[in-house]
Amino acid sequence: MFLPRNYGTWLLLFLLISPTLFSPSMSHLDSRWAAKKRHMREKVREMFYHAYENYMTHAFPHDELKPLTKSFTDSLSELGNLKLEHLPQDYNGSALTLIESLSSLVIMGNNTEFERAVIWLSENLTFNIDARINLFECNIRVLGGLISAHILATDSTNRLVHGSYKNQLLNLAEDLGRRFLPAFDTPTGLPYAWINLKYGVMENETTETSTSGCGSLILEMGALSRLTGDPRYESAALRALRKLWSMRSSLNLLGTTLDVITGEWIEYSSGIGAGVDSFYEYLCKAYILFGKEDYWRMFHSAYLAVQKYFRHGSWYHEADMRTGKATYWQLTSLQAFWPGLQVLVGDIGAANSSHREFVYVWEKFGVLPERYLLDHQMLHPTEKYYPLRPELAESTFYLYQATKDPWYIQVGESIVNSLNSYTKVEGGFASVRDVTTMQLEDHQHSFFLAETCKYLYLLFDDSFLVDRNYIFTTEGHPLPILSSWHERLPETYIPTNWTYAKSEQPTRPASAMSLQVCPATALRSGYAVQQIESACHVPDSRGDHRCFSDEECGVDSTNCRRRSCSMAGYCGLWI
Ligand code: DMJ
Repeated sequence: MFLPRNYGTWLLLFLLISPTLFSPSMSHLDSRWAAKKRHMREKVREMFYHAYENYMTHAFPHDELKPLTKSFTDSLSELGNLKLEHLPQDYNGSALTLIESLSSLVIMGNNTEFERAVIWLSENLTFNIDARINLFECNIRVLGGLISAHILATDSTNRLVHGSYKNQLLNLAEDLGRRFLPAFDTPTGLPYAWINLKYGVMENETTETSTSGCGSLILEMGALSRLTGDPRYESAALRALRKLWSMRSSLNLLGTTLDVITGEWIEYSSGIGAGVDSFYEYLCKAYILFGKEDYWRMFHSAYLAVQKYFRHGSWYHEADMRTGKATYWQLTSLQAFWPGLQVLVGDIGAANSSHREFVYVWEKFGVLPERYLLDHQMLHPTEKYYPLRPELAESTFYLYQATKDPWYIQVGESIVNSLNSYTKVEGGFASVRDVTTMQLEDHQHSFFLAETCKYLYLLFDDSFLVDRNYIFTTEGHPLPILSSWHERLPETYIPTNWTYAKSEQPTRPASAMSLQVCPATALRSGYAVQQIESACHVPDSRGDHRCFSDEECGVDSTNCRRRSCSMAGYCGLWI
């Protein structure tokens, strides 16, 4: 056997083989991650079915499950603390959780159950009921759930037994959309927050609504118009959105609550959380879905104002729309969607650092408390609850899509583990009433199935998205980006997980924000010659981060520093 005698040769040999000695081979590493993701995906699938089957057994066809008492609540009519007095005695609910589960069933590949649910809804669901519902909630959960399921039922994958589906979900959606229209009949075009499904706006109805209540209807109502050919839904939602935008301050900030009759602000302080969150989300997503330049213009100004007046380091506080002065220094659980939105616009660096703060708070408590006082580093005394919200899982999914950084898989794993250890009960998953004691509350919100489980599942297995391009509504219902609905796209789908567009010609890395385009819509000819990049993230040339030279390493999304190739042949932030 040949054994080198001098140290020089030993050293040379050592350097040659060290990458393989000290680091598992590419295929070994890859298969370890793949196995971990498969394992986590199955854990999420189990969670989903535990929640779904308990709902079907103990609550269906009522709206939501009470997992501790294994009973039900007709929450669609209670959302926003509505008393049940408007519901008829024999009201059986609107099967809200079933509607909310439809797209998740498809994403998890359960076409049989999807079909069963579609048939049941087609035969039983009715909106001709004397029930006062919240327009925003009913729009994102019911209208969005039905429209998305209709599209999934009729797309080219033919999920339903041939001939069994005759647009029943679309007909139901149209019926519901028609019942929404009287809400917009105000001097300002801003819709009432509440409407009776049978009788329209009630006498003495409150005229107060929120920014998200009248500014986050455009995806569902726009899609309904495109599908039915009836322009009234999209026009009503767009008119409301434009009116709302016209009420912005000179700093491009909006308040949180307003009066739909006078068009005056009631609450001038706002942030990116409760009452406002999905307004920003829908401006950006409406641009992605419909390609109207107007949406981008509004979103861009609004986004810059948020970053300027609400952001403090990686945190976001609230500010007065008139002065831009900070009002409340609070982190709210709903704000955790923001990093996900930042990924969509390509601001990955900012998304990453803000996401880390939410992860920090999640780890501190085991789940995300509803409100956390940043100025006192303590919980808000009355908002210590965690109602199984999806926002952190959602952002984690988006960040993993953009970066493929395995750290996000670990974050997802920790979310799954917490949900299983603190909130899983025999009858489903229960909300947390107090994050300091982990005392539970008897409510499994429908968004746990529509969003929380869905985003976790997609984090570990995004095969549903491969070669397709969907935008998710604020309730997690997928809508496809279709050239026929879009003002700018050529006649093709755009692959989903592109954060930049590649071209044969030499490319110039640029921030998607600076170019004012969403990375997902960067296919437009003018931009295709450039490399449309996120704020700073540039992936390493190889998925397993192996390299021979610095040129094969990208830019780190955490701090925007260039990565380099180590002696052992890995890209990283080596000093
Ligand atoms: C969901 O109903 C939607 O995501 C909505 O936009 C606000 N948040 C809840 C879940 O937390």
